Amino acid sequence: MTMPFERISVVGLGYIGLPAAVILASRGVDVIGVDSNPQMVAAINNGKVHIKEPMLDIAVHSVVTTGRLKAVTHPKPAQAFLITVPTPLNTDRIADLSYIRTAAVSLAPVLEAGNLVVLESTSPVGTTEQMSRWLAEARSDLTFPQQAGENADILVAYCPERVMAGNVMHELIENDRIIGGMSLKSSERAIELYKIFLEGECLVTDVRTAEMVKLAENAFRDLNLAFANELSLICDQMGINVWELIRLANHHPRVDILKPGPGVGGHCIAVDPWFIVNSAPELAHLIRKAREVNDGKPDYVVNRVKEAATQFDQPVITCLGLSFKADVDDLRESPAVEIVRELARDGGKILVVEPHIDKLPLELNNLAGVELAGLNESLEKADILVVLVDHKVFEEIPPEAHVTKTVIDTRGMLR
Ligand code: SAJ
Repeated sequence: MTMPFERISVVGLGYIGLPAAVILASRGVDVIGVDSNPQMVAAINNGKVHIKEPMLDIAVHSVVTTGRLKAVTHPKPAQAFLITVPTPLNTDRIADLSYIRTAAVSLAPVLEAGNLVVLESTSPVGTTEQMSRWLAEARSDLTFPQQAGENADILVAYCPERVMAGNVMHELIENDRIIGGMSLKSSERAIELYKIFLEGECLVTDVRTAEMVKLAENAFRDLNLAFANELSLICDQMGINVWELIRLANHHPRVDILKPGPGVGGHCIAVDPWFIVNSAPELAHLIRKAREVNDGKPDYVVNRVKEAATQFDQPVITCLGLSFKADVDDLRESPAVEIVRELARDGGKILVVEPHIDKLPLELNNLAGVELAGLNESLEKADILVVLVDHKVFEEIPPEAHVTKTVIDTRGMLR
């Protein structure tokens, strides 16, 4: 079978780019992975992985060994470029597009007529067109869809990633993909690319709708999480067990309430709704409010722990979990980190149990009284037990290990 692409370049080898590079390489494409971090590039070329994701390490090792995946620090020519770089929020909660701009500027010199450039990074509406303008500024000898439509030399599309950390290697293949080409030809070529590995459907739309679909998906989840989190505050005040309430309500065939938690973390759901709010500040009332409700939850948890701490002289506070969600090592935008950092301000002893890391992140590492510790020891020493992440290992905690403690269980997991 002839491949529609012999060589594809993936720019940005993080949580999204590396798995995508690996899947393409495993299907027989020569993949050039580009990342500006030389240590990461060297590690990948040695078959090593900097991200904890089930099956990813084996897959990287395999495609590096067969020579299908090579990592480099500067782009090389390829038939297609997938851009998978971060789009974080800056301090004014505006999307920082500098990584996309840097990627565009760095790959522009190696672009050749007929190439496809696909942006996968979650981005505000209009970013793909902006990226295409940056490419055009760098390469006035080539034409782009905004200039030449269907006759453009370079094809440009937006195709948002939709995978869930912890299940990336399956979801990458199985989830349907939204394809938003800047021209029909761009969409058709992008479909050819994704069909190399995709079992899900390719759903074609225009570029701006594709960008908005991605933002709407994450804002939808954020709103549902805000509903659950707000219910948890209301139930606490009314003396109702929110977990019991949700369990019962979810027996209704059309009700599916999510689980409350200590807040909403990660680099996606806690970030992307702001892209919509910034595009339509006068209209995005619910979306903004959901962000505020979810962002307010860590403070609420901190206050509950502080209130509990007043019953003790010098309490040992054990915090279970630090990652932004269960069974991952990812600490980005984690409400648990924020809660531990705030609790540490009061100067007490805090034992942090996080089985997925072997040292505390920088922002907690230098805080007096905060220590990464083992589960059993921390349970034993705890006066106050705060459950922040519903890691599977914590399900094994027997009732006798916590019944005598003051427990603040933000995930409703201890029996
Ligand atoms: N959470 C709860 N209660 C729940 C479910 C989640 O408190 O019932 C919390 C988690 O602990 C975490 C946060 O919400 O702090 C977000 O976790 P998540 O599992 O909902 O989502 P992410 O951030 O891992 O991945 C999301 C996914 N988007 C949607 O489900 C709409 C994923 O498909 C996207 O690809 C990803 O964002 C992304 O990269 O945009």
